[in-house]
Amino acid sequence: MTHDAADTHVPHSDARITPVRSRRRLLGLILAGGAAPAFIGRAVAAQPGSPLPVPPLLDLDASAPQRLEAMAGRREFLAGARADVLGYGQGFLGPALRMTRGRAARIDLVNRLDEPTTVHWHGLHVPGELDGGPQSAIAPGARKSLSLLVDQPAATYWYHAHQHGRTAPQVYAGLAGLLILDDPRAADASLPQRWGVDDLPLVIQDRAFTRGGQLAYSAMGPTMMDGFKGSHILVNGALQPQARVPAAWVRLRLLNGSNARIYQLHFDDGRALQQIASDAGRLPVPVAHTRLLLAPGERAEVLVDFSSGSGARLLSAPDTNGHMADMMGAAASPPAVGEGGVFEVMRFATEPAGTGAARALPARLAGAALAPDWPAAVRRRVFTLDAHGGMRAGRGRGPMGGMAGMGRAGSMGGMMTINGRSFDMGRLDFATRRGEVERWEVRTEGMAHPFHVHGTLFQILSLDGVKQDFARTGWKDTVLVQDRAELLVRFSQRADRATPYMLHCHILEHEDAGMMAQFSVA
Ligand SMILES: [Cu+2]
Repeated sequence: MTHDAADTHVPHSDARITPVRSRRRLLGLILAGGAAPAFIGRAVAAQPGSPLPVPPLLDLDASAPQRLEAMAGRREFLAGARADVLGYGQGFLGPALRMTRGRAARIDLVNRLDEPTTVHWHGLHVPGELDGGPQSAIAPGARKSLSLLVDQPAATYWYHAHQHGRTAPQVYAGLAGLLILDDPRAADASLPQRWGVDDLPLVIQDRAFTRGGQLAYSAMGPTMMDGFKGSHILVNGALQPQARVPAAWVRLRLLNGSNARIYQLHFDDGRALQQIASDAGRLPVPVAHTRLLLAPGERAEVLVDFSSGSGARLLSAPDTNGHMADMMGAAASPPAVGEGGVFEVMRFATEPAGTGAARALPARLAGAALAPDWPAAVRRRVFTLDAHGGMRAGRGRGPMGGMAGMGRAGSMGGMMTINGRSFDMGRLDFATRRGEVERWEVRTEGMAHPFHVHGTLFQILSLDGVKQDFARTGWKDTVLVQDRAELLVRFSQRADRATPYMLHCHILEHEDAGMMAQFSVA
């Protein structure tokens, strides 16, 4: 299962290797102190261009529970090297779970790991006890049966591990999957909807590998401060794959499932990404982007025109959020294919479009959310996400202060904060009530943070000083805040003190290090 830290190739002689704390710990994830594992073994040939894997669609309903097992497995990411991974019922990631609005969905969760885990339904409006937050840990060998019933807009949601302090490594190792919510009342026959043909789920993640082809991971020093970024891009678990699509309009369900990397997606030939849905519902009309910003946790459904028959490469601009790794020479970037460090995410090749292909971009989208008719906000709350608080607090603590202190596990506690406090599972940060509209102001210090709220959706009033048009942003549950955001939030489900909802930064290293708060909804 685990392998020796000696497998790690570390380029800097001064870099420290911290032994994996327990051999029963998760897989062979490498903990490399100080330097990010940007030292990907060039000895192992990376082979981009393999066919895009499409996760199976698993329909959930009330008739019989579907079993979802968190388990260890193996996956060949790099040619000839099988990596130890985690997944739901498979090696790395899990099936796409499909639910229907207004119909119960039964799931049996089974934990076959050797450590506790939880499964959080990112974006679903379910009561706190079903939300899969840190208080709902499932012990190794244990199981939990759930029945989820939601009444919210059709969209592409997702599920992932949310074990406090272990979310980043568990998701990194593969504990994530898509969750598709359908709404028969919002069915739109004009949209491409043949799963894996012209309706493609794309889970975009960056990873790093050891020379031996194992996943490499570190959450210390610069990789904790910036969030972990890898130098290889995976889509649905495959290295820069190629999708074959009909020469027609194709729907892409994009999820940024990365721990920290922010993408600015665009096509090499400049063709538009016509956004038809946001995190939590459809837009009224398609919104054309030549570049689509997608922060960790965010989703977007887009339509792309392949009707000319020419394929395309999906690219991204590099992520410049956070500068600690750059400063320390430990930044990991995928190989550049264009100016300014632009890198490839995946490729599309076309084949003749048969019957059933979408021939046009719809002018209007069925089931779209209109501007919310919410009553006025009854109170205001301010959340300041700070990635520097701990550095300031660290000064004057003697030899453990400053950068040296950051390299040590256990000294991260006060580093990442919301309103000056690091997450504490024993402390309820505030209490609110169902049905009441609140105005939330999110401020960020140090760098941009993707702000996510459990159990609801929100409207973005303004972002970094710019008023936002609801018709272009749609309903959101995650928003990247560079400076400040003003949101309108309302909850429809209960979350009691024992199983409160979370709000947190979706840079998973920040979340694990305490940039999270919890609240009840009565
Ligand atoms: Cu953050």
